[in-house]
Amino acid sequence: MRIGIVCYPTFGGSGVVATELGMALAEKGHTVHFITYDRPVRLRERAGHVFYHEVRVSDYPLFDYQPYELVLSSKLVDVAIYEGLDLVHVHYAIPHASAAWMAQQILASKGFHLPFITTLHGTDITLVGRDPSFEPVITFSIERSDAVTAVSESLKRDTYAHFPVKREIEVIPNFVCIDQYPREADPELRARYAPKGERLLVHISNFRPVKRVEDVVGVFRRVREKLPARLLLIGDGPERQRIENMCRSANDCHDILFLGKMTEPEEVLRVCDLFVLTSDSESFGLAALEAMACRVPVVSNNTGGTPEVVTDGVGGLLSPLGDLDKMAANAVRILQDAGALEGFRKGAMVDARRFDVNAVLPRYEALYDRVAGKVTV
Ligand code: GMT
Repeated sequence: MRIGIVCYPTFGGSGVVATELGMALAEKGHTVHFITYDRPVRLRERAGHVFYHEVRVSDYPLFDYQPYELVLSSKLVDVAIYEGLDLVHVHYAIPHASAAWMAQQILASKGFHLPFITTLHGTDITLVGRDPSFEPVITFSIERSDAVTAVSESLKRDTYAHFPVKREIEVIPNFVCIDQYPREADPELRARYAPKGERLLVHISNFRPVKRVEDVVGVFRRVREKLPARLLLIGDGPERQRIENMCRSANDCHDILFLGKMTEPEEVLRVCDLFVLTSDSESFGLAALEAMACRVPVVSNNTGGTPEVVTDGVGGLLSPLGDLDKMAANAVRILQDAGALEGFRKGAMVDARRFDVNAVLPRYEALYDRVAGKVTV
């Protein structure tokens, strides 16, 4: 099948999932065309099967705001016709779903049919999308998509709760390619981060307020009172400087390392002992899944889609939002001795395997067949 994928090319989970999906589809013989404003950060070369089309917006001086969505629609029309796309799969509703709808209308006027699938990822529904200035467009494009998926049951519920949509939404969870993760931890890397054999806690995010990175530091400080530990913070974003300043003024920087953005965080994850995720709510929490696929258990909140990904007591331990004492106690329970940690490491792999690419990819392929009209139900 010839599939167009539209996504954000950045470090966010929706772009990562879309990119990994495209590469996994190419691996199975499909031809995949990425259509986005920059090369997706996780995109690896796969000549002959994966193509990248850049959406370039001109900077004409009249535009205070560049009309990216229109250029994206035009590019979709162009790629659909000249590459013979069977369908396009857009990730993150804003503005991709409405751009796909417009492309579909233009193509119809030329005698082409381009079905499109919208995958809802989280903040497009729970945060940004709830802004009244977006609501009518999101509702419309969800209704008009040929199929809609959400990455968790929680996000599906949120969509029905916040938007007046009636159509069916299928839950297809995010996934990881477990075979591509490092099997062994690199002892030299581990020694560099934990020179005195400390326990290593880790957090990855885009450092936006919804992630509550300050809580990660709060949990870490409580854990460090009980056992020797260090904290690795991976990623960057609006809150990073504030958190870094906070650590500097508390003279914490020797134990808290800011590693910045990483395209392949798995090597680092693999040497860690515990992933800490403190967000207000995650529709899924892809970073937690990636950690578990590296045998790293998770402490997190029991909000949003997280309990669907991390089974409480198996891949990690969950507690109410903002209860840092409970989170820290859970962390210590996991880290206190080698036996407990090994038990949770095994549990993390059990949880991660439920989301292996081999389990999830066939569900997307079946959906593509249905939407492209190759299978009737
Ligand atoms: O967290 C964000 O704002 C980024 C957003 C994205 O586009 O990557 O993340 C959302 O999509 C991810 C992939 O499906 C999910 O794993 C994240 O849980 C979700 N973020 C939130 O719900 C806050």
